[in-house]
Amino acid sequence: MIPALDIDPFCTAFFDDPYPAHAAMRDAGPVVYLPRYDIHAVARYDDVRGMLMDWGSYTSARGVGISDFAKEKPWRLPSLLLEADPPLHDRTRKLMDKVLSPAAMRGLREPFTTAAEALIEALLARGSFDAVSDLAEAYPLTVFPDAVGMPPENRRFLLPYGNMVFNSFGPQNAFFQAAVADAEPVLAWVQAQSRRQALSPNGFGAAIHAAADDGDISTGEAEVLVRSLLTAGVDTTVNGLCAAVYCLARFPSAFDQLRADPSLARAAFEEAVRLESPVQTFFRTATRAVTIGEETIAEGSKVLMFLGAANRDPRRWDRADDYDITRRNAGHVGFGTGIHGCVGAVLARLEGELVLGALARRVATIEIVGEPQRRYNNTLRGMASLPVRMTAA
Ligand code: 4MI
Repeated sequence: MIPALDIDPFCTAFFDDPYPAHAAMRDAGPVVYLPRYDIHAVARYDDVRGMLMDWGSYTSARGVGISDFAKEKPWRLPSLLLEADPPLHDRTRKLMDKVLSPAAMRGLREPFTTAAEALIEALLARGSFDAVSDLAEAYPLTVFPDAVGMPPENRRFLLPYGNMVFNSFGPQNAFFQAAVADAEPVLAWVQAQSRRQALSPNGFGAAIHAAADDGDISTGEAEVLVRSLLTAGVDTTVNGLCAAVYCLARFPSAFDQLRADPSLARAAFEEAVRLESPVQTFFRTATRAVTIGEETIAEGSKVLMFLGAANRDPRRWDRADDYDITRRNAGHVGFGTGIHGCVGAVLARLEGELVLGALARRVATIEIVGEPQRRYNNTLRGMASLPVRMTAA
């Protein structure tokens, strides 16, 4: 018998404090059933990781949200990366690996460093500010669209677009409805930004379109791949940076450690991604009857993978709920793993390293000075507001 649990992972109460429900799901067994949505779920580290690795048994092509593309028409053209299986996926992924290569990242280090230092300097001058809008959103909203090669106008549209897409992986609840309420102009804008003529000749966007010239992909496919960048490149890093500031503010001894050794910046960001898991969940769909532990789920079952629960599974992590910037956190699944493991992680880690590096060198204290407000989203864990005060070193 697969244990059935009365848990709603897409409601305010859950988002406010998901951890008791995570523990209940992990403790109930390797796989659980959530009757409220007629879905299965895995929350233990080993089972989440196993599912991420087994793309043959657990397809992404039927959607990585609750909706089964085999039964319901997708609300947007499916992603050629996220919502695709091999062989299609491997062709597009190889291209994106090239566009987001370590060599490409090296070229961004200098401008991204300048932007991070300027931002932290300006925030120190203000003293008090909102770590969400003024830091976690401000930084990616400048450096990322620059790197893609987008024009300066309307970049803030990237936030409502991300909010829409990440809500769409969940049920069509009030969060989703609110996110898509004024979708039309945002969707049109994103579509327009994906076209070659909208993109400067030396960014990631142009690099994707150049692959179309080589005949590797069609122009239409290039536009959908640029859309992947615009979808996945902002909200995720916003919530990653927000998580890092939130951790450093709540664990002052970790911040002291970081200040004493700024070369820990990359590790400190990684640990925030493990602990807060900005991307909390994704679905897969079983391609056949599959056995998890002792239990078998039917072909066509939607299975929700709790990345955030896996990243705090005490079966895998010592002091799982502690923010420890010197722990060995390799193997966390905050960026996923396997063939769909985050292709932009190199960029996210660069942004995280540079912002946290600037904090380490220039800031003495980070203090939360107002009530943090959570931002509710069916997939992302993050905040709407985090009032902080920083003092200079
Ligand atoms: C993991 S976040 C994410 C990744 C890819 C896409 C969207 C969101 C996409 O559209 O390809």
